[in-house]
Amino acid sequence: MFSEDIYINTNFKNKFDSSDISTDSSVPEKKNTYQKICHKFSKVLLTSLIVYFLLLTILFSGSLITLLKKYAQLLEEKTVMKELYYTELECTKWHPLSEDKVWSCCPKDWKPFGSHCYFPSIDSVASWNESEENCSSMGAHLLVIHSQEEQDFITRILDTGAGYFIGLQDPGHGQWRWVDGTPYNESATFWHEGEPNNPKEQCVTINYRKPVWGWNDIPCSDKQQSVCQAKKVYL
Ligand code: MMA
Ligand code: CA
Repeated sequence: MFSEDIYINTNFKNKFDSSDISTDSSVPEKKNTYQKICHKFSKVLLTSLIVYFLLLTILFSGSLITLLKKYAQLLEEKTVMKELYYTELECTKWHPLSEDKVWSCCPKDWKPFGSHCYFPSIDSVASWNESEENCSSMGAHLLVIHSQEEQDFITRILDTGAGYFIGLQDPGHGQWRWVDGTPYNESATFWHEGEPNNPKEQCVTINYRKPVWGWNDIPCSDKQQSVCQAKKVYL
């Protein structure tokens, strides 16, 4: 029975090879080709499905990462907004004739001078890095001094018994740099007599040495008071 079957199959194969098979007698052969096609098709289908799901996974992961990033960004913005929202501003009318941006404002308890606002720390000491971080958490930076007037203004409101970090640092070789990126101008510096005096002292404080206020380089890890500075807000 089995061998007969094979014979018949072979017979048909020879007879109808590569022709349009449409008679009933071609069913076994048709089934065979159909199975092959089916097999091939399912292979292609499976590969396509795998590729499709792989692409879907990549796309999904990509979108998820983007979404998470966006979410983190929004959270950060929200905390900044909250801080800004709860900061009371004190404003003065500074341009009586102009219609727009007539108010110049500083956060409550900050001292206005020129185009900036100043905030000395009150009895709290920290390293230079911590002090700068504290200022930047308030949208400010450590004090940058560019003129005698600014130096005089700030020293009038500081305590003669304390030292205050300012935004001046030496990354090495006495290359003094202001924290806000403005150029260090040798002719507008207020170093104490004999300072800076130590290449291992790479951060700067402003302090009082009778009878003058001036700058002294000290180790950045020393704990000192500090002064924050921010740009005025014009409304
Ligand atoms: C001295 C003087 C400064 C130095 C400090 C370090 C008190 O001043 O030598 O230049 O920075 O000591 O504490
Ligand atoms: Ca020094």
